[in-house]
Amino acid sequence: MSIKMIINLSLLLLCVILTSTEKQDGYCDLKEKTCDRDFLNEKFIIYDVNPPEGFNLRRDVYMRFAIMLSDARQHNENWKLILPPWYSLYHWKAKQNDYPMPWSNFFDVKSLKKFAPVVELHEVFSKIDSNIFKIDRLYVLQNYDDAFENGEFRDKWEIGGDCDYDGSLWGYNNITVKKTICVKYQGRISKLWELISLNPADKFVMFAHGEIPLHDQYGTKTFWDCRKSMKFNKNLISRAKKYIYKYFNCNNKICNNYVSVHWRRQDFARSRKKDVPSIGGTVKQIDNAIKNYNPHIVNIFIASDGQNSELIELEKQLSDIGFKVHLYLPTQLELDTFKDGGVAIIDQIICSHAAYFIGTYESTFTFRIQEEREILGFDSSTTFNRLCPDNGRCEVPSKWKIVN
Ligand SMILES: Nc1nc2c(ncn2[C@@H]2O[C@H](COP(=O)(O)OP(=O)(O)O)[C@@H](O)[C@H]2O)c(=O)[nH]1
Ligand SMILES: *[C@@H]1O[C@H](CO)[C@@H](O)[C@H](O)[C@H]1NC(C)=O
Ligand SMILES: [Mg+2]
Repeated sequence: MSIKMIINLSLLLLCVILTSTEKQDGYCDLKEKTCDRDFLNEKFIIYDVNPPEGFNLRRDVYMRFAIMLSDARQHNENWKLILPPWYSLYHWKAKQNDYPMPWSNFFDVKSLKKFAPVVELHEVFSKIDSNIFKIDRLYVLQNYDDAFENGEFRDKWEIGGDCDYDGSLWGYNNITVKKTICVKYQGRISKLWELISLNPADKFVMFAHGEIPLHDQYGTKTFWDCRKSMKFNKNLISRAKKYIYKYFNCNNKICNNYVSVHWRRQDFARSRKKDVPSIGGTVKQIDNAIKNYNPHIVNIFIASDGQNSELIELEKQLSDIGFKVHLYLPTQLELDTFKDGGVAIIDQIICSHAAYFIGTYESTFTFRIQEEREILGFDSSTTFNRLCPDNGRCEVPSKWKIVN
């Protein structure tokens, strides 16, 4: 036997030993002939959000976890964040939205990965050598009854009490939970590490009500670095750009010839009458804002979740005083492709590039547009504008300016 053959043989032997020990851990697929050695050492966090919350609050919850995991990576920890699929959101009407969607439908996951160690759930599925994904521990987070104890808000948590997981595990019947723990929680998200460290052998840890932990620091450079990494899926961007080019003949990041409005209706028009105007009030405010900003502008882009009848009336009244109103109305094919979630993002992108933006008070859909405009480099005075109620107080919106 030549030396070369001996080396080859012993390498082969080594390989067999290695793969067979890895097989025992149950995370390797021998049929695939690839053992993901990293996967054996990695630990994972996944979270769920209060079921009625919409897409844009969920984006902020993502940022809290992504920053938490990105910070941990700098201390050499082996934790990854599993991106919780988008499933059956309250505002999504189309039946075809009733399956768990990966983040890549809406975002550029490569870009997310540059900021934080994130993986899609299907990537994890593909590495598990079992038909069932077993979550070691589910912490169901709950608010304290009294946030201000002796008039003071402080970070704290406490295990115990009764709770139910009110989510659906994204509709999967092959995900199980080994143990559920109820936790009262208040304060910064990084305190979750204290909970996690109670059970150091856990590999898959889940948090329900991920909206309860707060940002450690809001509006810092790290916050904005994370926000910048949340680039949209490129097909959504190119559809929005095509629209902007077609109707406003603009190819730049910053367009100068149209005003955009986020006109939030539905639950806002029903239960926040103090904050949102009537149709006539909306028309008056848009007209005034354009007169003050640049009276030569005639094009108005409206993003809205309003009913057709309301939108037709708004469009009619604006046209009557000389404006040209534009809405993005997806074709059936576009709706099938982008889904309700993608169509909403296209609306947001078109709003983001407008010369001047007017949003809806305390809508997270509006907040995400404002952040996007800060990233694009708009003057803040063209961004932090809101529709006021027809009567009564109209608080100035907070300005969250970018930190580069
Ligand atoms: N296409 C489209 N959808 C919208 C618009 N405004 C609201 N929506 C839908 O309604 C949901 C509102 O929930 P959310 O994202 O939590 O924003 P918020 O409730 O306004 O803070 C969005 O996610 C969209 O699905 C809009 O201007 N255009
Ligand atoms: C669970 O089911 C889904 C869809 O039915 C499948 O794509 C996924 O791979 C399954 N997960 C596991 C761990 O087998
Ligand atoms: Mg909402």
